[in-house]
Amino acid sequence: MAEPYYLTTAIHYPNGRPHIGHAYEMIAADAIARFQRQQGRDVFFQTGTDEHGLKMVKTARDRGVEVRALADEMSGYFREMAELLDISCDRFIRTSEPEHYAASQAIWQAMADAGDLYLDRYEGWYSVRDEAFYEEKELTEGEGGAKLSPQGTPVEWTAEETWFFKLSKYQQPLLDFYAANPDFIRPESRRNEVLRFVEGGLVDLSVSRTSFDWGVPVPGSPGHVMYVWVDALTNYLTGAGYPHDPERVAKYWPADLHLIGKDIVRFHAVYWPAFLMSAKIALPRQVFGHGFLLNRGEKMSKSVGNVVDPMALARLYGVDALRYFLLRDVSFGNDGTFSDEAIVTRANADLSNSFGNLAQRVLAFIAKNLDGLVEAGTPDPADTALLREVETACEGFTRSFSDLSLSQGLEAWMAGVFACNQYIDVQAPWALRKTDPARMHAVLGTLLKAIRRLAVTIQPVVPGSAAKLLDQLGPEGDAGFRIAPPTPIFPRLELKEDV
Ligand code: ME8
Repeated sequence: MAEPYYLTTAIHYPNGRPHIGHAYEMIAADAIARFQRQQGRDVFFQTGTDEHGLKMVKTARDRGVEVRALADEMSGYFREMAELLDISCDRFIRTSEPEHYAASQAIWQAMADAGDLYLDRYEGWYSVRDEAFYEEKELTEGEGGAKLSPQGTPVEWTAEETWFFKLSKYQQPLLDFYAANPDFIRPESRRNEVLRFVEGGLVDLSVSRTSFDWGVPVPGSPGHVMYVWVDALTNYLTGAGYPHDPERVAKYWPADLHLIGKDIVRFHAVYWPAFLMSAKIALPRQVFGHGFLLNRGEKMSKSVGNVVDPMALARLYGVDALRYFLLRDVSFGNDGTFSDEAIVTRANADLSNSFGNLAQRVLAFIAKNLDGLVEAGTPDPADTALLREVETACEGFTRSFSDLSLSQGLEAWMAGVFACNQYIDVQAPWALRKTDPARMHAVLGTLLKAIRRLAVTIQPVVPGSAAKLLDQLGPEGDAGFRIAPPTPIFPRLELKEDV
Protein backbone atom coordinates (compact mmCIF):
# COMPACT_ATOMS: atom_id res chain seq x y z
CA MET A 1 0.00 0.00 0.00
CA ALA A 2 1.23 3.49 -0.87
CA GLU A 3 2.77 5.40 2.00
CA PRO A 4 0.59 8.36 3.05
CA TYR A 5 1.84 11.94 2.72
CA TYR A 6 -0.19 14.68 4.38
CA LEU A 7 0.65 18.28 3.57
CA THR A 8 -1.11 21.51 4.39
CA THR A 9 -0.87 25.19 3.59
CA ALA A 10 -1.74 27.79 6.18
CA ILE A 11 -5.46 28.47 6.15
CA HIS A 12 -5.99 31.99 4.89
CA TYR A 13 -7.94 34.80 6.54
CA PRO A 14 -10.93 35.56 4.33
CA ASN A 15 -11.10 39.19 5.50
CA GLY A 16 -10.30 40.31 1.98
CA ARG A 17 -9.61 38.86 -1.43
CA PRO A 18 -6.60 36.58 -1.90
CA HIS A 19 -3.31 38.26 -2.82
CA ILE A 20 -0.27 36.90 -4.56
CA GLY A 21 1.31 35.73 -1.27
CA HIS A 22 -1.62 33.37 -0.83
CA ALA A 23 -1.29 32.22 -4.43
CA TYR A 24 2.42 31.60 -3.97
CA GLU A 25 1.88 29.39 -0.93
CA MET A 26 -0.83 27.36 -2.67
CA ILE A 27 1.29 26.94 -5.81
CA ALA A 28 4.35 25.77 -3.89
CA ALA A 29 2.27 23.33 -1.87
CA ASP A 30 0.55 22.09 -5.01
CA ALA A 31 3.85 21.40 -6.79
CA ILE A 32 5.02 19.43 -3.75
CA ALA A 33 1.72 17.51 -3.57
CA ARG A 34 1.84 16.61 -7.27
CA PHE A 35 5.49 15.64 -6.97
CA GLN A 36 4.80 13.34 -4.03
CA ARG A 37 1.89 11.72 -5.91
CA GLN A 38 4.29 11.07 -8.78
CA GLN A 39 6.64 9.44 -6.31
CA GLY A 40 3.83 7.03 -5.49
CA ARG A 41 2.76 8.52 -2.17
CA ASP A 42 -0.88 8.49 -1.09
CA VAL A 43 -1.14 12.27 -0.81
CA PHE A 44 -3.68 14.21 1.20
CA PHE A 45 -3.34 17.93 0.51
CA GLN A 46 -5.41 20.42 2.48
CA THR A 47 -5.85 24.17 2.19
CA GLY A 48 -8.72 26.44 3.23
CA THR A 49 -9.85 29.52 5.14
CA ASP A 50 -9.42 30.63 8.76
CA GLU A 51 -12.71 32.34 9.50
CA HIS A 52 -12.89 33.22 13.20
CA GLY A 53 -11.28 35.92 15.31
CA LEU A 54 -11.41 39.61 15.93
CA LYS A 55 -9.96 40.60 12.57
CA MET A 56 -12.93 39.01 10.80
CA VAL A 57 -15.37 40.56 13.29
CA LYS A 58 -13.90 44.04 12.80
CA THR A 59 -13.71 43.81 9.01
CA ALA A 60 -17.35 42.72 8.85
CA ARG A 61 -18.36 45.57 11.14
CA ASP A 62 -16.47 48.09 8.97
CA ARG A 63 -18.17 46.79 5.86
CA GLY A 64 -21.57 46.66 7.54
CA VAL A 65 -22.09 42.96 6.82
CA GLU A 66 -22.58 39.86 8.95
CA VAL A 67 -19.28 38.15 9.68
CA ARG A 68 -20.58 34.86 8.33
CA ALA A 69 -21.58 36.55 5.08
CA LEU A 70 -18.10 38.08 4.79
CA ALA A 71 -16.52 34.65 5.36
CA ASP A 72 -18.81 33.04 2.77
CA GLU A 73 -18.06 35.63 0.16
CA MET A 74 -14.30 35.84 0.60
CA SER A 75 -13.80 32.13 1.14
CA GLY A 76 -15.45 31.71 -2.25
CA TYR A 77 -12.70 33.80 -3.88
CA PHE A 78 -10.00 31.66 -2.29
CA ARG A 79 -11.67 28.55 -3.60
CA GLU A 80 -12.03 30.13 -7.04
CA MET A 81 -8.35 31.04 -7.01
CA ALA A 82 -7.41 27.47 -6.10
CA GLU A 83 -9.34 26.22 -9.11
CA LEU A 84 -7.93 28.78 -11.49
CA LEU A 85 -4.34 28.05 -10.39
CA ASP A 86 -4.80 24.29 -10.84
CA ILE A 87 -4.36 23.58 -7.13
CA SER A 88 -4.98 19.87 -6.65
CA CYS A 89 -6.10 20.10 -3.04
CA ASP A 90 -8.01 17.13 -1.70
CA ARG A 91 -9.89 19.26 0.78
CA PHE A 92 -10.67 22.94 1.08
CA ILE A 93 -11.50 23.33 4.76
CA ARG A 94 -13.44 26.17 6.33
CA THR A 95 -13.10 26.60 10.07
CA SER A 96 -16.77 27.51 10.30
CA GLU A 97 -17.69 23.88 9.48
CA PRO A 98 -19.39 21.92 12.31
CA GLU A 99 -16.88 19.08 11.95
CA HIS A 100 -14.09 21.51 12.74
CA TYR A 101 -15.92 22.73 15.86
CA ALA A 102 -16.00 19.14 17.08
CA ALA A 103 -12.25 18.67 16.52
CA SER A 104 -11.41 21.99 18.24
CA GLN A 105 -13.55 21.12 21.24
CA ALA A 106 -11.99 17.66 21.44
CA ILE A 107 -8.42 18.98 21.55
CA TRP A 108 -9.50 21.63 24.06
CA GLN A 109 -10.97 18.91 26.27
CA ALA A 110 -7.77 16.86 25.98
CA MET A 111 -5.69 19.89 27.08
CA ALA A 112 -8.11 20.49 29.96
CA ASP A 113 -7.88 16.81 30.99
CA ALA A 114 -4.08 17.17 31.08
CA GLY A 115 -4.54 19.96 33.65
CA ASP A 116 -3.05 22.54 31.29
CA LEU A 117 -5.92 25.07 31.21
CA TYR A 118 -6.83 27.53 33.98
CA LEU A 119 -8.96 30.65 34.31
CA ASP A 120 -7.22 33.93 35.09
CA ARG A 121 -7.29 37.58 34.19
CA TYR A 122 -5.40 38.55 31.04
CA GLU A 123 -3.94 41.99 30.80
CA GLY A 124 -1.63 42.72 27.94
CA TRP A 125 -1.05 43.70 24.34
CA TYR A 126 -2.93 42.26 21.40
CA SER A 127 -2.52 42.85 17.69
CA VAL A 128 -5.75 42.31 15.79
CA ARG A 129 -3.91 42.28 12.45
CA ASP A 130 -1.64 39.43 13.62
CA GLU A 131 -4.29 37.92 15.94
CA ALA A 132 -1.41 37.63 18.40
CA PHE A 133 -0.53 38.48 21.99
CA TYR A 134 2.83 40.14 22.62
CA GLU A 135 4.96 40.78 25.64
CA GLU A 136 5.91 44.37 26.44
CA LYS A 137 9.58 43.61 25.71
CA GLU A 138 8.77 42.57 22.13
CA LEU A 139 7.13 45.86 21.17
CA THR A 140 8.71 48.76 19.32
CA GLU A 141 7.68 52.40 19.00
CA GLY A 142 6.15 53.68 15.81
CA GLU A 143 5.33 57.19 14.69
CA GLY A 144 3.96 59.40 17.45
CA GLY A 145 5.03 56.88 20.09
CA ALA A 146 2.40 54.30 19.11
CA LYS A 147 3.32 50.78 20.18
CA LEU A 148 3.89 48.29 17.40
CA SER A 149 4.22 44.51 17.28
CA PRO A 150 7.43 42.91 15.97
CA GLN A 151 5.53 42.60 12.64
CA GLY A 152 4.97 46.36 12.65
CA THR A 153 1.23 46.16 13.32
CA PRO A 154 -0.66 48.24 15.93
CA VAL A 155 -1.36 46.66 19.32
CA GLU A 156 -4.13 47.42 21.78
CA TRP A 157 -4.34 46.92 25.52
CA THR A 158 -6.65 44.06 26.40
CA ALA A 159 -7.95 43.08 29.83
CA GLU A 160 -10.45 40.29 30.40
CA GLU A 161 -10.95 37.04 32.22
CA THR A 162 -9.75 34.25 29.95
CA TRP A 163 -8.61 30.67 29.92
CA PHE A 164 -4.86 30.22 29.94
CA PHE A 165 -2.79 27.41 28.48
CA LYS A 166 0.29 26.39 30.48
CA LEU A 167 2.74 27.10 27.69
CA SER A 168 5.57 27.72 30.19
CA LYS A 169 5.41 24.07 31.22
CA TYR A 170 6.43 23.06 27.67
CA GLN A 171 9.59 25.13 27.33
CA GLN A 172 11.95 22.27 28.09
CA PRO A 173 9.94 19.56 26.31
CA LEU A 174 9.92 21.77 23.19
CA LEU A 175 13.67 22.39 23.35
CA ASP A 176 14.24 18.66 23.78
CA PHE A 177 11.98 17.98 20.82
CA TYR A 178 13.82 20.48 18.56
CA ALA A 179 17.14 18.94 19.57
CA ALA A 180 15.93 15.42 18.78
CA ASN A 181 14.32 16.51 15.48
CA PRO A 182 16.69 18.92 13.75
CA ASP A 183 14.53 18.97 10.60
CA PHE A 184 11.32 19.90 12.41
CA ILE A 185 11.67 23.58 11.54
CA ARG A 186 13.06 24.63 8.20
CA PRO A 187 14.83 26.53 6.82
CA GLU A 188 17.70 26.80 9.30
CA SER A 189 17.25 30.57 9.83
CA ARG A 190 13.67 30.08 11.08
CA ARG A 191 14.78 27.25 13.30
CA ASN A 192 17.30 29.53 14.94
CA GLU A 193 14.67 32.23 15.49
CA VAL A 194 12.38 29.72 17.20
CA LEU A 195 15.16 28.32 19.37
CA ARG A 196 16.09 31.81 20.54
CA PHE A 197 12.47 32.63 21.30
CA VAL A 198 11.84 29.46 23.32
CA GLU A 199 15.19 29.64 25.11
CA GLY A 200 14.20 33.16 26.18
CA GLY A 201 11.37 31.68 28.26
CA LEU A 202 7.70 31.06 27.54
CA VAL A 203 4.79 32.71 29.32
CA ASP A 204 1.38 31.07 29.57
CA LEU A 205 -0.92 31.84 26.67
CA SER A 206 -4.39 33.37 26.83
CA VAL A 207 -6.56 30.97 24.82
CA SER A 208 -10.13 32.26 25.07
CA ARG A 209 -11.99 35.52 24.54
CA THR A 210 -15.21 36.86 26.04
CA SER A 211 -15.59 40.20 24.25
CA PHE A 212 -17.11 38.68 21.08
CA ASP A 213 -18.75 35.42 20.15
CA TRP A 214 -17.50 34.65 16.62
CA GLY A 215 -15.47 31.55 17.38
CA VAL A 216 -15.62 28.00 18.63
CA PRO A 217 -17.40 27.89 22.02
CA VAL A 218 -15.18 26.70 24.87
CA PRO A 219 -16.69 23.45 26.19
CA GLY A 220 -18.40 23.95 29.55
CA SER A 221 -17.56 27.67 29.74
CA PRO A 222 -20.45 29.81 28.50
CA GLY A 223 -19.43 33.20 27.16
CA HIS A 224 -15.94 32.06 26.12
CA VAL A 225 -14.87 31.40 22.54
CA MET A 226 -11.49 29.93 21.72
CA TYR A 227 -8.59 32.18 20.77
CA VAL A 228 -8.60 32.01 16.97
CA TRP A 229 -5.17 30.36 16.72
CA VAL A 230 -6.27 27.41 18.88
CA ASP A 231 -9.02 26.54 16.46
CA ALA A 232 -7.05 27.58 13.36
CA LEU A 233 -4.15 25.22 14.08
CA THR A 234 -6.58 22.43 14.83
CA ASN A 235 -7.77 22.52 11.19
CA TYR A 236 -4.87 20.21 10.40
CA LEU A 237 -6.30 17.58 12.74
CA THR A 238 -9.86 18.08 11.50
CA GLY A 239 -8.61 17.24 8.01
CA ALA A 240 -7.02 14.06 9.32
CA GLY A 241 -10.37 12.91 10.73
CA TYR A 242 -9.77 13.80 14.39
CA PRO A 243 -11.47 12.78 16.61
CA HIS A 244 -14.28 10.83 14.95
CA ASP A 245 -12.26 8.69 12.51
CA PRO A 246 -9.34 7.03 14.33
CA GLU A 247 -8.43 4.90 11.29
CA ARG A 248 -8.00 7.97 9.15
CA VAL A 249 -6.06 9.70 11.91
CA ALA A 250 -3.74 6.68 12.12
CA LYS A 251 -3.21 6.90 8.37
CA TYR A 252 -2.60 10.63 7.87
CA TRP A 253 -1.42 11.89 11.23
CA PRO A 254 1.18 13.13 12.02
CA ALA A 255 1.20 15.47 9.03
CA ASP A 256 4.36 15.30 6.93
CA LEU A 257 4.55 18.99 6.16
CA HIS A 258 2.95 22.23 7.27
CA LEU A 259 3.87 24.79 4.64
CA ILE A 260 3.45 28.33 5.98
CA GLY A 261 4.92 31.82 5.68
CA LYS A 262 7.75 33.09 7.84
CA ASP A 263 5.48 35.42 9.86
CA ILE A 264 3.56 32.56 11.46
CA VAL A 265 6.37 30.17 12.32
CA ARG A 266 5.99 30.84 16.05
CA PHE A 267 2.41 29.60 16.05
CA HIS A 268 3.32 26.43 14.18
CA ALA A 269 6.63 25.60 15.78
CA VAL A 270 5.91 26.64 19.39
CA TYR A 271 2.21 26.84 20.24
CA TRP A 272 1.02 24.00 18.00
CA PRO A 273 3.51 21.36 19.20
CA ALA A 274 2.84 22.44 22.80
CA PHE A 275 -0.93 22.00 22.35
CA LEU A 276 -0.33 18.60 20.79
CA MET A 277 2.06 17.49 23.55
CA SER A 278 -0.55 18.51 26.09
CA ALA A 279 -3.33 16.64 24.25
CA LYS A 280 -0.98 13.63 23.85
CA ILE A 281 -1.17 13.70 20.07
CA ALA A 282 1.86 13.10 17.84
CA LEU A 283 3.69 16.16 16.48
CA PRO A 284 3.89 17.00 12.76
CA ARG A 285 7.08 15.94 11.01
CA GLN A 286 8.02 19.30 9.55
CA VAL A 287 7.12 22.96 9.50
CA PHE A 288 8.57 24.91 6.56
CA GLY A 289 8.42 28.72 6.72
CA HIS A 290 8.65 30.11 3.19
CA GLY A 291 9.66 33.69 2.49
CA PHE A 292 7.57 36.66 1.49
CA LEU A 293 6.86 37.89 -2.01
CA LEU A 294 7.65 41.51 -2.62
CA ASN A 295 6.24 43.64 -5.44
CA ARG A 296 9.33 45.05 -7.21
CA GLY A 297 11.19 44.69 -3.95
CA GLU A 298 8.49 46.44 -1.89
CA LYS A 299 6.23 45.03 0.77
CA MET A 300 2.66 44.91 -0.52
CA SER A 301 0.04 46.84 1.38
CA LYS A 302 -3.40 48.23 0.76
CA SER A 303 -2.31 51.73 1.77
CA VAL A 304 0.59 51.75 -0.72
CA GLY A 305 -1.82 50.38 -3.33
CA ASN A 306 0.60 47.77 -4.70
CA VAL A 307 -1.36 44.63 -3.82
CA VAL A 308 -1.54 42.37 -6.85
CA ASP A 309 -4.49 40.19 -7.79
CA PRO A 310 -3.01 36.78 -8.62
CA MET A 311 -6.02 35.80 -10.68
CA ALA A 312 -5.49 38.79 -12.99
CA LEU A 313 -1.79 37.86 -13.38
CA ALA A 314 -2.66 34.25 -14.17
CA ARG A 315 -5.18 35.36 -16.77
CA LEU A 316 -2.68 37.74 -18.37
CA TYR A 317 0.35 35.49 -18.55
CA GLY A 318 -1.06 32.00 -18.09
CA VAL A 319 -1.30 29.86 -14.98
CA ASP A 320 1.74 27.77 -15.81
CA ALA A 321 3.96 30.73 -16.63
CA LEU A 322 3.10 32.21 -13.23
CA ARG A 323 3.61 28.90 -11.42
CA TYR A 324 6.95 28.30 -13.12
CA PHE A 325 8.17 31.83 -12.46
CA LEU A 326 7.32 31.75 -8.75
CA LEU A 327 8.99 28.41 -8.14
CA ARG A 328 12.03 29.10 -10.34
CA ASP A 329 12.83 32.70 -9.45
CA VAL A 330 12.21 32.61 -5.71
CA SER A 331 14.72 30.54 -3.80
CA PHE A 332 12.34 28.53 -1.63
CA GLY A 333 12.59 29.68 1.97
CA ASN A 334 13.86 33.17 1.09
CA ASP A 335 11.96 36.31 0.20
CA GLY A 336 11.52 36.91 -3.49
CA THR A 337 10.48 39.76 -5.70
CA PHE A 338 8.22 39.78 -8.72
CA SER A 339 7.23 42.11 -11.52
CA ASP A 340 5.48 41.67 -14.83
CA GLU A 341 8.83 41.96 -16.63
CA ALA A 342 10.40 39.27 -14.47
CA ILE A 343 7.53 36.86 -15.12
CA VAL A 344 7.61 37.45 -18.87
CA THR A 345 11.40 37.23 -19.06
CA ARG A 346 11.61 33.97 -17.14
CA ALA A 347 8.67 32.29 -18.85
CA ASN A 348 9.96 33.26 -22.29
CA ALA A 349 13.56 32.24 -21.61
CA ASP A 350 12.88 28.83 -20.08
CA LEU A 351 9.45 27.76 -21.25
CA SER A 352 8.89 29.35 -24.68
CA ASN A 353 12.38 29.74 -26.11
CA SER A 354 14.01 26.66 -24.61
CA PHE A 355 11.65 23.83 -23.71
CA GLY A 356 8.64 24.88 -25.80
CA ASN A 357 10.74 25.65 -28.83
CA LEU A 358 12.55 22.33 -28.54
CA ALA A 359 9.29 20.39 -28.46
CA GLN A 360 7.67 22.49 -31.17
CA ARG A 361 10.60 22.18 -33.60
CA VAL A 362 10.83 18.43 -33.20
CA LEU A 363 7.10 17.68 -33.27
CA ALA A 364 6.34 20.04 -36.16
CA PHE A 365 9.18 18.59 -38.24
CA ILE A 366 7.95 15.05 -37.68
CA ALA A 367 4.34 15.94 -38.39
CA LYS A 368 5.20 17.88 -41.54
CA ASN A 369 7.93 15.83 -43.14
CA LEU A 370 7.52 12.30 -41.86
CA ASP A 371 3.77 12.05 -41.79
CA GLY A 372 4.03 11.98 -38.02
CA LEU A 373 5.92 8.71 -37.90
CA VAL A 374 9.37 8.13 -36.44
CA GLU A 375 10.89 4.72 -36.98
CA ALA A 376 12.87 2.95 -34.30
CA GLY A 377 16.59 3.42 -34.97
CA THR A 378 19.90 2.02 -33.79
CA PRO A 379 21.25 4.26 -31.03
CA ASP A 380 24.57 6.01 -31.49
CA PRO A 381 26.84 6.87 -28.49
CA ALA A 382 25.71 10.50 -28.82
CA ASP A 383 22.10 9.38 -28.35
CA THR A 384 22.89 7.33 -25.27
CA ALA A 385 24.90 10.24 -23.88
CA LEU A 386 21.99 12.66 -24.34
CA LEU A 387 19.52 10.34 -22.65
CA ARG A 388 21.96 9.90 -19.80
CA GLU A 389 22.31 13.68 -19.41
CA VAL A 390 18.53 14.11 -19.40
CA GLU A 391 18.21 11.33 -16.86
CA THR A 392 20.77 13.02 -14.60
CA ALA A 393 18.92 16.33 -14.93
CA CYS A 394 15.59 14.73 -14.02
CA GLU A 395 17.10 12.85 -11.11
CA GLY A 396 18.54 16.17 -9.93
CA PHE A 397 15.04 17.61 -10.06
CA THR A 398 13.68 14.71 -8.02
CA ARG A 399 16.42 14.93 -5.42
CA SER A 400 15.93 18.68 -5.00
CA PHE A 401 12.14 18.46 -4.84
CA SER A 402 12.35 15.71 -2.21
CA ASP A 403 14.32 18.20 -0.14
CA LEU A 404 12.01 21.17 -0.94
CA SER A 405 14.79 22.91 -2.89
CA LEU A 406 12.30 23.84 -5.56
CA SER A 407 14.25 26.40 -7.57
CA GLN A 408 17.36 24.19 -7.61
CA GLY A 409 15.17 21.38 -8.92
CA LEU A 410 14.06 23.53 -11.84
CA GLU A 411 17.61 24.61 -12.52
CA ALA A 412 18.65 20.96 -12.72
CA TRP A 413 15.76 20.25 -15.07
CA MET A 414 16.75 23.13 -17.37
CA ALA A 415 20.19 21.54 -17.78
CA GLY A 416 18.38 18.64 -19.45
CA VAL A 417 16.57 21.05 -21.81
CA PHE A 418 19.85 22.75 -22.72
CA ALA A 419 21.47 19.39 -23.41
CA CYS A 420 18.69 18.59 -25.90
CA ASN A 421 19.08 21.92 -27.67
CA GLN A 422 22.83 21.40 -28.01
CA TYR A 423 22.25 17.89 -29.29
CA ILE A 424 19.86 19.14 -31.96
CA ASP A 425 22.37 21.72 -33.13
CA VAL A 426 25.14 19.12 -33.37
CA GLN A 427 23.05 16.32 -34.88
CA ALA A 428 21.08 18.62 -37.23
CA PRO A 429 18.35 16.09 -37.98
CA TRP A 430 16.85 18.37 -40.66
CA ALA A 431 20.02 17.99 -42.72
CA LEU A 432 20.03 14.22 -42.31
CA ARG A 433 16.70 13.90 -44.05
CA LYS A 434 18.34 13.60 -47.48
CA THR A 435 21.76 12.22 -46.50
CA ASP A 436 20.99 9.60 -43.86
CA PRO A 437 17.29 9.06 -43.13
CA ALA A 438 17.94 6.12 -40.77
CA ARG A 439 20.18 8.29 -38.62
CA MET A 440 17.58 11.08 -38.74
CA HIS A 441 14.98 8.69 -37.35
CA ALA A 442 17.33 7.63 -34.56
CA VAL A 443 18.02 11.27 -33.62
CA LEU A 444 14.34 12.24 -33.63
CA GLY A 445 13.42 9.12 -31.65
CA THR A 446 16.06 10.04 -29.06
CA LEU A 447 14.70 13.58 -28.85
CA LEU A 448 11.14 12.37 -28.38
CA LYS A 449 12.26 10.13 -25.52
CA ALA A 450 14.17 13.00 -23.93
CA ILE A 451 11.27 15.45 -24.32
CA ARG A 452 8.87 12.94 -22.83
CA ARG A 453 11.13 12.41 -19.81
CA LEU A 454 11.45 16.17 -19.31
CA ALA A 455 7.68 16.72 -19.68
CA VAL A 456 6.82 14.04 -17.14
CA THR A 457 9.33 15.48 -14.69
CA ILE A 458 8.06 19.05 -14.96
CA GLN A 459 4.40 18.05 -14.58
CA PRO A 460 4.14 19.03 -10.88
CA VAL A 461 5.17 22.61 -11.76
CA VAL A 462 3.27 23.19 -15.02
CA PRO A 463 0.60 20.50 -14.88
CA GLY A 464 -1.71 21.81 -17.60
CA SER A 465 1.00 22.44 -20.20
CA ALA A 466 2.90 19.25 -19.48
CA ALA A 467 -0.29 17.21 -19.88
CA LYS A 468 -0.97 18.85 -23.27
CA LEU A 469 2.56 18.16 -24.42
CA LEU A 470 2.37 14.55 -23.28
CA ASP A 471 -0.87 14.19 -25.26
CA GLN A 472 0.90 15.49 -28.34
CA LEU A 473 3.75 13.05 -27.84
CA GLY A 474 1.26 10.18 -27.72
CA PRO A 475 1.97 6.85 -26.07
CA GLU A 476 5.53 5.59 -26.16
CA GLY A 477 5.87 2.43 -28.27
CA ASP A 478 8.74 0.15 -29.24
CA ALA A 479 8.27 0.70 -32.95
CA GLY A 480 8.58 4.47 -32.77
CA PHE A 481 6.12 7.33 -32.35
CA ARG A 482 3.20 8.79 -34.24
CA ILE A 483 2.81 12.53 -33.92
CA ALA A 484 -0.13 14.74 -34.82
CA PRO A 485 0.56 18.33 -35.97
CA PRO A 486 1.38 20.16 -32.72
CA THR A 487 0.02 23.43 -31.41
CA PRO A 488 2.52 25.51 -29.42
CA ILE A 489 2.31 24.75 -25.69
CA PHE A 490 4.25 27.71 -24.31
CA PRO A 491 3.37 30.80 -26.34
CA ARG A 492 5.82 33.70 -26.25
CA LEU A 493 4.55 36.24 -23.75
CA GLU A 494 4.29 39.98 -24.29
CA LEU A 495 4.49 42.43 -21.45
CA LYS A 496 1.01 43.76 -20.62
CA GLU A 497 0.50 47.24 -19.24
CA ASP A 498 -2.66 46.89 -17.24
CA VAL A 499 -1.70 44.99 -14.06
O1 ME8 B 1 -1.71 34.03 8.81
N1 ME8 B 1 4.28 36.48 0.51
O2 ME8 B 1 -3.51 33.92 7.37
P1 ME8 B 1 -3.08 34.98 6.26
C1 ME8 B 1 4.22 35.16 0.80
N2 ME8 B 1 -4.92 32.60 9.09
N3 ME8 B 1 3.37 34.63 1.68
C2 ME8 B 1 2.54 35.45 2.32
C3 ME8 B 1 2.52 36.84 2.07
C4 ME8 B 1 3.45 37.35 1.11
N4 ME8 B 1 3.53 38.64 0.79
N5 ME8 B 1 1.58 37.40 2.87
C5 ME8 B 1 1.02 36.38 3.58
C6 ME8 B 1 -2.83 33.63 8.52
N6 ME8 B 1 1.60 35.21 3.25
C7 ME8 B 1 -3.55 32.65 9.41
C8 ME8 B 1 -2.88 31.29 9.28
S1 ME8 B 1 -2.73 28.66 9.82
C9 ME8 B 1 -3.34 27.63 10.98
C10 ME8 B 1 -3.51 30.21 10.10
C11 ME8 B 1 1.30 33.88 3.80
O3 ME8 B 1 -4.23 34.99 5.31
C12 ME8 B 1 1.34 33.85 5.31
O4 ME8 B 1 2.67 33.76 5.74
O5 ME8 B 1 -2.65 36.25 6.87
C13 ME8 B 1 0.53 32.63 5.62
O6 ME8 B 1 1.32 31.45 5.57
C14 ME8 B 1 -0.51 32.63 4.51
O7 ME8 B 1 -0.04 33.52 3.50
C15 ME8 B 1 -1.87 33.07 4.99
O8 ME8 B 1 -1.81 34.33 5.58
